[in-house]
Amino acid sequence: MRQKSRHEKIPALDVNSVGVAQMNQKDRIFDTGILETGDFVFDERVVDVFPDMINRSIPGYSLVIPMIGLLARQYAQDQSNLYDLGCSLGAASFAMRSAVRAQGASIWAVDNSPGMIRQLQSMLREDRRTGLVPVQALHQDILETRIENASVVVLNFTLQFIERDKRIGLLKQVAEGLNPGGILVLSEKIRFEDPAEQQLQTLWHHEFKRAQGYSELEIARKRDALENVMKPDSMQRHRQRLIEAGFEHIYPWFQGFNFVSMVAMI
Ligand code: GEK
Repeated sequence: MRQKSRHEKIPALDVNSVGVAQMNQKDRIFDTGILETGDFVFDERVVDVFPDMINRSIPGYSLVIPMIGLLARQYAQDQSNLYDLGCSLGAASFAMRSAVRAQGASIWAVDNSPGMIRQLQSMLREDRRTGLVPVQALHQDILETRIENASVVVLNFTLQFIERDKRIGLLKQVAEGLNPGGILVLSEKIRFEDPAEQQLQTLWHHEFKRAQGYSELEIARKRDALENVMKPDSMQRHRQRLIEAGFEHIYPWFQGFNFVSMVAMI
């Protein structure tokens, strides 16, 4: 296991070099005059606007991404694998790539949306920086991904899209593939068991979206489109499931309304 000594000099972390800032098309998907029907899919239309969409929809996303880099830098082990599961356009992978100094490590960025992976591969080709940890973009269902010799596994707002009964199996695979001293970073939209808090946090989140320029109609349409696709769990459920999967320590480190990020360790 490779842990940085508290006194070892670590180069400064450039929190802005996360790669995705190059794409800046505005998300107008639910703003059209035509009534949108059907479930939300990560298709080409979403790929084009994704950085704008996720930044304006998840309070704290622009903080969570560089902090994943910062955490990865502390826990990445030499000659190990780092996984970004449900990577979309690889924001967490770029953050880890910029931050990690482990020798001989590899980052595996996995997503089952062909459009996301195609775009990520093109962004990786354009990233001409040398001497950094390599990133491999894989078009794959993360339920099929073999996790092995892992020091850092990231599920950044992805587990919520996995069918509920498959979540425990995936987390068990992650726990089994993690090396001693490794971490899982799990970020999720959560729901609250107390109905009053659920109502308030949802209200506050919608207010955040309004403040980001989304209209009532866009907010309502997106909510409908996500209803069958994204299924948030409560913190209590996450804790129980992580423990059942083999994690012993669960440390929430970020909360922005109903969005949480936690570090889980064996
Ligand atoms: C980020 N982590 O920017 N296998 C692989 N990918 C999947 C699966 C699956 N079974 N199910 C969903 N996805 C990213 C953001 S977005 C979150 C993650 C959001 C993928 C899906 O294609 C999408 O790219 C991603 O999970 C979820 O840090 O849009 O709210």
